[in-house]
Amino acid sequence: MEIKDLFLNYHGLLVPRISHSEESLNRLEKFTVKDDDIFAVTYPKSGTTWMQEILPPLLNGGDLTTVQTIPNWDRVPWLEETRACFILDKIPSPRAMVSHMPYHLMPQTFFNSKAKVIYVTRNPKDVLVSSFHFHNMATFLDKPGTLEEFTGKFLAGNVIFGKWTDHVKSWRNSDLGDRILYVTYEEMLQDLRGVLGRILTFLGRQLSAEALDCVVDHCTFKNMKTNTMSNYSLVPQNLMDSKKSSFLRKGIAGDWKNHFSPELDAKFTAAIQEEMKGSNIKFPWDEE
Ligand code: PPS
Repeated sequence: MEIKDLFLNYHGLLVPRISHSEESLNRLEKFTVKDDDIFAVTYPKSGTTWMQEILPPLLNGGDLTTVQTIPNWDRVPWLEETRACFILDKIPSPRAMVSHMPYHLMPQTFFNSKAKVIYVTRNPKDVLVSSFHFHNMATFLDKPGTLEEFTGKFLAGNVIFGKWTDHVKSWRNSDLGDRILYVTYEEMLQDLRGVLGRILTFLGRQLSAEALDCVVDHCTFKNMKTNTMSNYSLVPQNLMDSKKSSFLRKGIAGDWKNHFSPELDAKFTAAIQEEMKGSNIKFPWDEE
């Protein structure tokens, strides 16, 4: 299939037609954000599904019923997707949503609201590898070609939701003050309990130590992999071919080292450094 059949071009960003339409993107622009709304914002492959697992129990006293009975896309819906209109008016406040939108494409009402944002960043080398495998298994995306070819598209921003660097910079340069919390995928892997504690404080919520332990245990990669409400096994094989790759694939940091040649690493690192120059944004993986 051709690129134009697979993607819509939304303000210069490619977005997949399978889950977005002109109508859903119009609705996004007019969406009324409530002051108690919570957005987990990510560049794709940075921890979206993980946040869809984490937020409901943190917001409802540690109750795991929602995450055990409702698919992730309906329990913490994507703000910009076609399904949003069926769900967002029905979910109780405070509403938790996810979004892949860069800062400037959030709905107008977001900017003057008190809604909070948890922005999750992941090492872009692992984002690239995760995305590469996803493109191989998802029939509604373009075939990635070789990893080197896919890297070219990724660095040029010819991938869904554009350049990683633009996305990250847009949210780091936001004017949200204490309305935004930054976490990394790698911190979540290292100390999930600690990150969940920070999220609870940010959201002004509390959980007992036992309830928090249960949420942490439920949200491990191993346990999410067996949760049919979260592992995408409900999606038909003709859309996501799990024989090629699982959606919850490896769940580790540093898998890029198993994929990148020294040449690819040098090219990728130089390109990202060039784009981030002058931004004053530092990440733990910059030293690796
Ligand atoms: S998407 O398509 O944008 O919604 O994808 P997203 O959910 O952002 O990212 C998918 C990657 O996140 C990994 N993942 C996890 N890793 C560790 N622990 C937990 N609990 C977890 N949940 C999801 C998932 O496995 C994908 O990464 P890779 O590297 O491909 O395994």
